[in-house]
Amino acid sequence: MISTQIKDKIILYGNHISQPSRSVMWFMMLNNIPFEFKLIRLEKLDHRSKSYEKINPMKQIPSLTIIPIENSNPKDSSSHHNGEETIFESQAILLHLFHRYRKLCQIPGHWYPDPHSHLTEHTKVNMYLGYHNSQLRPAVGGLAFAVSIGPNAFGMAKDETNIRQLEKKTHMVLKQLDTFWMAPSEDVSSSSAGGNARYLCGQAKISIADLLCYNELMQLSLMSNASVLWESEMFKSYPNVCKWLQLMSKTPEHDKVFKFLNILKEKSSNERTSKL
Ligand SMILES: N[C@@H](CCC(=O)N[C@@H](CS)C(=O)NCC(=O)O)C(=O)O
Repeated sequence: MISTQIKDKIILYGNHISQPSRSVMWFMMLNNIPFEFKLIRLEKLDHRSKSYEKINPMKQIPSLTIIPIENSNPKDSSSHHNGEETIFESQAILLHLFHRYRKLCQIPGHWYPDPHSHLTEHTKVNMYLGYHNSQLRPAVGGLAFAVSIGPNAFGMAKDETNIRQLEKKTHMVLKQLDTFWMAPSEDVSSSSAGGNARYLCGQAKISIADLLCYNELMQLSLMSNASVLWESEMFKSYPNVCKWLQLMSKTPEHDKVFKFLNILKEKSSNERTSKL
């Protein structure tokens, strides 16, 4: 149920093909934050237009604009109450939404553990966020782009040497996920979730780290003929990752968020078959 408490007008600029855009839209859907979606067509270079550059000078998606309508308090000088605010970088957007609407939308604390009461869990999620941007996304997102999105959506030539290197990096990352970020904790007392640590960073419940990671890995489904990612050849040596993928696939709104990616997967799989 969408929150009727929020009076702000929230606009998400993004695309269903973009992993960080999906993370932001999924978070808002799961937490009943109302938003308007503006499609930015990467293949038509909408993100490089003069009008979009004013929203995000980095010319990337996602971006979020928040326009306070009735809630503004002229006595409050903090920037987000004074007028329109535009944010880019998916992690910054997710954290802004969490902090800004936590009370109004009753967003549960597991999405981003509170540093004052759960400093260890909070730090682990932050560790993943750094790892995500520096290691996981360049490898996994890079591979899906080099093999599928680049050639299929942007007509780019395949660079086999680059693809081999990205495959190696992706397997390294999948191994790290399997043996560290998603490994069941041997010492259950080391995690506040104990034996219930089913999500990333030893959490019993989903956090923003899970959304970001899952969206990135799902990009690899574009390269696979398996109907679900955990049955694909690439994942067969990573049982903990497969277990987590299955768990994440049951998250509410999943099919809505991945509808377009599945259509694209179908299309690229038909193209692969027709070339055989
Ligand atoms: N670190 C950024 C990455 C944003 C990003 O790489 N967006 C891609 C789409 S997934 C994009 O806009 N690409 C177009 C370009 O860089 O020209 C975030 O997390 O928001």
